[in-house]
Amino acid sequence: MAGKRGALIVLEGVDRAGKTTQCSRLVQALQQSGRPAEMMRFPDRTTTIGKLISAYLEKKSDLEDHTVHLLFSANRWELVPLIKKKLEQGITLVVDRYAFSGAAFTSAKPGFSLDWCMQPDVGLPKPDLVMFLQLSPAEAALRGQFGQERYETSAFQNMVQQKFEQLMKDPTVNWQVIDAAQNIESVHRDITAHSVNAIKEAQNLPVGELWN
Ligand code: ADP
Ligand code: 2DT
Ligand code: MG
Repeated sequence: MAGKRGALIVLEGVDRAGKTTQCSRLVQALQQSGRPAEMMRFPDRTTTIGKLISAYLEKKSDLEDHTVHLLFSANRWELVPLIKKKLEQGITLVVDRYAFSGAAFTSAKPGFSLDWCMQPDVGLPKPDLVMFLQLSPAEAALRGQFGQERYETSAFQNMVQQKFEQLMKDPTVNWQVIDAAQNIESVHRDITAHSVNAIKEAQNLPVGELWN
């Protein structure tokens, strides 16, 4: 009998919500409880495509808006064979941002519909669980200043938040909203509980197709 597959778990949320902190805490906790788990992040800045994206985010290069949107999507598609292989090997993947950031960020730019922005990612491996780390702009401000990268302004982040709220109305995705204003330990406890549940549910199901 084939072994049980791992789960695809995604963390989304606005700047400073705690995604990166919680992804690494979750991977550590899953491994310690005997559940194979690895972290991934998008954009993955280490690939050839990822380096183009990274230079754009660091404002070292300019790219046309549609073009960079498609590069972000291509950066996910190029990792799909690896994602599928790991899941089949029984490894749970904890992913820092995914297609939801892709659609939310580009559609926050003038002239981009959410629908157009979602299309290049249709058919990606569907996450078994997407946790949205909810944090108000005032609470985010308490965690320090914005960085220097592109998109790191309060006006843009407010637009992104609205786009995430639209994406979360989609009942075909297993969204869970997490109160990210709690202390790191409490957020971690909530996230771990949802994840353990999702791992259990996913193990006998095929991987789905996102937005399809
Ligand atoms: P993101 O990846 O969502 O931008 P990070 O995980 O990098 O967020 O966290 C942003 C900052 O906020 C870091 O300095 C981190 O230590 C801090 N932080 C993360 N979670 C919490 C929390 N629950 N309470 C207070 N500070 C936090
Ligand atoms: P971090 O590396 O700090 O998470 O910032 N983004 C991300 C997009 O515009 N489209 C995407 O598809 C993805 C995954 C969000 C990465 C920045 O890149 C933005 C913030
Ligand atoms: Mg981060």
